[in-house]
Amino acid sequence: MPPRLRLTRREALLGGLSAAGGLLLPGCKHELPPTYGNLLRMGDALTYGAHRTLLSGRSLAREYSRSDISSFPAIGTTDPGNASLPTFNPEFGTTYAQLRSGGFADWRVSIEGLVARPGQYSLADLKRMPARTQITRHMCEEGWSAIAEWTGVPLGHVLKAAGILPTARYVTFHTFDYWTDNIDMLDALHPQTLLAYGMNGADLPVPHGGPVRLRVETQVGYKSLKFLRRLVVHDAFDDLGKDGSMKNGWSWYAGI
Ligand SMILES: Nc1nc2c(c(=O)[nH]1)N[C@H]1C(S)=C(S)[C@@H](COP(=O)(O)O)O[C@H]1N2
Ligand SMILES: [Mo]
Repeated sequence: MPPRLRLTRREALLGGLSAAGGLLLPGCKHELPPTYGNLLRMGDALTYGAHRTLLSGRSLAREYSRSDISSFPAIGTTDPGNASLPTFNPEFGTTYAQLRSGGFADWRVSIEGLVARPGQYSLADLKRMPARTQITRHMCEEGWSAIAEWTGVPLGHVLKAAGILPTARYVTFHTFDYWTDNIDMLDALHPQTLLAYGMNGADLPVPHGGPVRLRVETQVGYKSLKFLRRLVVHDAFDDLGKDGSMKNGWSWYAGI
């Protein structure tokens, strides 16, 4: 067979997109997450490249005032301890139900991976750390948005307390339901990225991810994982396959 010299239209388009992604990046030190030739993920890489090039890592998402707080639906898993719901994860759901019946006094989040001092943090441990309260708009990929006040400890503070190592590049979050996902260090250390334990002035309600959820204000709602159980710091990108956001065909980087 003669060598194929001409690109198909699709190959040309894909090549152009990745080249465009590359062009956006001359001043950008952030390596792009791999796309594996997937068109959707090339769009992902473009957004990621553009954000990382054009925005300073510390540009804040807009914050609102108390009068802007709106009604807020609970979406996806609303109780990981309820065995009659399809969102029940047999591995962790029963533990969650037990922790909940004890008022989450025995709940711990473990911090592992590339930290000098891996460990377990209780709700009281997190509440002893410096708190941040912010009123932000949550934007769900389904097309709705809602405004709430969140209180928690900046994830960056927790990571620094755990002695995050210089090789750290991504933080992966594991939950009590089937969700898991990760973010890069720029988002992890962003001042508005919280381990949130309060919503609208009260304890974070279970349907919204209690006792502790992630708030990533720089990305679309599905990156703000609820019902946190375990955080692992990594030095390499991992799209987490069928367990990560890609399981739904969603972008890994969904910047807003
Ligand atoms: N563990 C877990 N985190 C999750 C979800 C979920 O089902 N389980 N749903 C995600 C989606 S799609 C959205 S829009 C928000 C919903 O948060 P809310 O229930 O507080 O509205 O949580 C995100 N985090
Ligand atoms: Mo969502």
